[in-house]
Amino acid sequence: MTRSVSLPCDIIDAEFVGAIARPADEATLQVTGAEIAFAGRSNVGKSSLINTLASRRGLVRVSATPGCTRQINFFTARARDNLNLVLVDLPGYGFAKRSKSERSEWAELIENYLKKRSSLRALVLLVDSRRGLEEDDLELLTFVAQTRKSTPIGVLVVATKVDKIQASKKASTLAALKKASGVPVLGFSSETREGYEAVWRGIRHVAGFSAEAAELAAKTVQGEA
Ligand SMILES: Nc1nc2c(ncn2[C@@H]2O[C@H](COP(=O)(O)OP(=O)(O)OP(=O)(O)O)[C@@H](O)[C@H]2O)c(=O)[nH]1
Ligand SMILES: [Mg+2]
Repeated sequence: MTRSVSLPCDIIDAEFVGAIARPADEATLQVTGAEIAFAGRSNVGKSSLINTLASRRGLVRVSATPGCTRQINFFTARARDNLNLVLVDLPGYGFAKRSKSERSEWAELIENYLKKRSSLRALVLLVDSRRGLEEDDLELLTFVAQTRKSTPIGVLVVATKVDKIQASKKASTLAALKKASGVPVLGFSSETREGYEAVWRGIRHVAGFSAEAAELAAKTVQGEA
């Protein structure tokens, strides 16, 4: 799918700014801006989605071997309309070949980040459209809902690899995911770029950056809403 038009959400400048491998590293991280975190099972397509959203093929390392991303990686991204975001690539979970201690280190790193990070505005949970929502995914959604009660963040589910499912099954797959997760769901493929604009709009919306959200916020301040 090729795009000929420029969109306000297109990223015109993106770069890697740092990584953390353990919670204590957060103190040394020099990054400011609203953060959008990408989470999901190993191999679901998190790093590929970030590359596609940033329109940079090699910004983030992608691998056919699960467990490729092992630390939390931070990327600054400036959109054509000047919105500055920080895209955060989280290591994948559910990778059976990891040792028990590695898995508990992962849980500590990710949970600490999702629970405490004050600059986090939204979580994008990636789910393979062929597998649906699994136990680990539901646990993550529940964890975020419970731990961010006083500092809520937007949540969006992205069903990845939709190029691998039959077109006739797409609508029912997305509807089932929406029902199971209780949050908005969008289909996406980094192979065909299907969903590129919708996912950017969805992210901006749940993070409170969409034009509609900005308008509503302005009206609320003026007491019109
Ligand atoms: N067909 C298809 N393959 C995809 C898509 N997105 C990612 N892949 C492939 O899936 C594999 C894993 O992609 P990654 O982006 O590295 O996945 P990840 O979620 O970052 O994986 P970890 O870092 O291990 O957690 C790679 O071989 C990608 O080329 C997609 O939309 N369609
Ligand atoms: Mg990755």
